[in-house]
Amino acid sequence: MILRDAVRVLVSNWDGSYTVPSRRLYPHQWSWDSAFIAIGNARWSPRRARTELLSLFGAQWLDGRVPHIVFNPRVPEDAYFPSAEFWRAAAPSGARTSGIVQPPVHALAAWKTHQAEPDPAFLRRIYPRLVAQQEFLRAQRRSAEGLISIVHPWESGMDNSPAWDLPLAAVQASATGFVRRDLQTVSADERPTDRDYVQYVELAQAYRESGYREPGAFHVEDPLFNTAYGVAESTLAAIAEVLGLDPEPHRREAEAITGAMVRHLFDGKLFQPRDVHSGALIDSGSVAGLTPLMLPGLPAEVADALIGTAISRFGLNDMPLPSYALDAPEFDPARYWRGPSWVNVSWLVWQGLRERRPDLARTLADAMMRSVSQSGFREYFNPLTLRGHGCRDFSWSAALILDIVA
Ligand code: 2M8
Repeated sequence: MILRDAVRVLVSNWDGSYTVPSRRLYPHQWSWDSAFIAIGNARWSPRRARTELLSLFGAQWLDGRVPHIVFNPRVPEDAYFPSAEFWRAAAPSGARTSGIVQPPVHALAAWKTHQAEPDPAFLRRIYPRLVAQQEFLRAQRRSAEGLISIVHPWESGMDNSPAWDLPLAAVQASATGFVRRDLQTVSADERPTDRDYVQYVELAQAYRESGYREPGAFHVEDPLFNTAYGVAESTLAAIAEVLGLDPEPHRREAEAITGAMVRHLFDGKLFQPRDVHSGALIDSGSVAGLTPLMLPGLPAEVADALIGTAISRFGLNDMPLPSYALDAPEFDPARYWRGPSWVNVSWLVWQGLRERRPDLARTLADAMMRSVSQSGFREYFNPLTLRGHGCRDFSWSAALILDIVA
């Protein structure tokens, strides 16, 4: 029943060559959504999964960046803010896009698609694009410590996480003259605030004006983004082997980023973001800090410490994984990325637990199943009550449940 409903959501959100995250709230193609959606689609239609990924990479820029939104020209400008008009950017293919990126979980999606139905021709097509995606991050976003940075909260995928409150305090909030569209679909108390939006617009405008090159007032190294980057390198090593190419450079890069993360982002209990401007760790309770469990080379004692934190501060044994620590004063169980449970980040942590602690991986998967059984494929869930929030029929909630059950 759940599986049939999940496929129904994905079919109804399919737009011919990719899947919208949600018909009304997010009516275009989003970068990391497409990766998660491909992972789910691979379970029932690997061909659709391949098409989804190739269509996203069809909008890759010459510098290798994969934009976080690819706009559908048939959708009216005023259906989503900020629209293509705001970003004023286009890929060499002609597709209109945004100019920022999202966590690079796409190599993993390509690999899982290949595992569902081996297709070396697909791997051969996508491999150089995945490599270019990583090269963009190395060329434009790498610090002296070897970590990868983001320049906008939207790049983290966890837009209004309390982890960004401090770095955002330095950002002016004076942008005017825009109209939010999200509040037509979702109640304001479940979304970012107006002040958040003013800052998002301010930062995006400044980055746009630098030709999408210069980091601005918000410049941080995020544990989830760096984890995605590291997992991508490990996965590229596996793909390179299938293609008869040298996997070693990817292995070395995966080791290097894991080492840099442990040295610079681990506080002994949780991985933390770091503010590039001040060089200081941001003392947060973000679930992003648990995702390094996915890194194959993470030292066992670091993984054990993370698992301890997941149990004590994120209720791993008792409830769906919240996006922010339950004991933090900022924890808000119904507001977007400030506490609700999200299927995609839960899935990342689940991946990281599967080999290390299969018992806890099962507990987490059961909690995710309980959320969707009770509330449907909502965008996010109150981890305390399992009540659903945000939009309905949300694609990655459906896709990743399909993957977990398969
Ligand atoms: C949310 O972000 C967009 C901006 O990119 C928005 O709020 O309009 C986030 O949850 C992000 O992680 C996600 O990729 C996107 C589409 O589902 O929505």
